[in-house]
Amino acid sequence: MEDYKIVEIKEDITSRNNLFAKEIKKELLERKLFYINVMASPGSGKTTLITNLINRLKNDYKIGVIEADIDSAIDADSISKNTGVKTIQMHTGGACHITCQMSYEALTALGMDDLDVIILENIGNLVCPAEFDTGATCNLVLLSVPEGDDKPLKYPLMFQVANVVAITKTDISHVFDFDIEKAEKNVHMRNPNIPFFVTSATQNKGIDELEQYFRKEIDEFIKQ
Ligand SMILES: Nc1nc2c(ncn2[C@@H]2O[C@H](COP(=O)(O)OP(=O)(O)OP(=O)(O)O)[C@@H](O)[C@H]2O)c(=O)[nH]1
Ligand SMILES: [Mg+2]
Ligand SMILES: [Zn+2]
Repeated sequence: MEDYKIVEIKEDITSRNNLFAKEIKKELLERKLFYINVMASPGSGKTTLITNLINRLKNDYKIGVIEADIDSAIDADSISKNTGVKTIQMHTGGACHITCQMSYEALTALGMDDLDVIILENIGNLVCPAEFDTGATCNLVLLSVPEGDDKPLKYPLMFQVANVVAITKTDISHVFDFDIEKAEKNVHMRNPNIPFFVTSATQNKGIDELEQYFRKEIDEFIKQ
């Protein structure tokens, strides 16, 4: 027998996080509040896509937004200015992901009463945000054309925890060696049967389909 103790810190932190996430999910269900966690790389088009979706949904659902960044309020300013919905900026103080505790603090700071949908724009990062369940009802994972169609092979967990995947910036596919069929195959290798959308938020391509997907999901959730 070795004369020392092994402490599985990571296991412990994520399992505690996951327990808390279950409590958040339960509360959200009671409140009939649909919580979307948007995860993707830096600059992959999260804010642009969220803005487009909110402007399509805001007349039918009361929406709030949590912007998470290491610093700055650029995205919260932009969402607030371009959609008019209630938005808060969360600063993570250097952390590159959102824990469940941070997620709940932000939900409380935004205020959950009288909202139907809350959208969290997570920190731009394809690695650790996937390890921390935020308590969200739905994980929307984006993959932009300039990043390459192989990312689901290199960052498996992010695509495994996704509930829906959207390829972004397909208006510039011709400039990059990005094969949409290959990307779809790679996503489905990690997560068979997951809904897969091909979009360009700036050109309004595939956004109708994504909007309809969310309308159906939100309505089914609220009816439960
Ligand atoms: N061509 C093209 N450019 C886009 C599209 N969506 C976003 N962009 C551009 O990509 C850049 C980054 O977009 P953002 O929406 O700020 O990306 P983000 O993922 O929120 O970035 P961070 O929050 O900084 O990680 C901006 O210059 C956008 O105008 C798109 O569909 N097509
Ligand atoms: Mg952003
Ligand atoms: Zn991290």
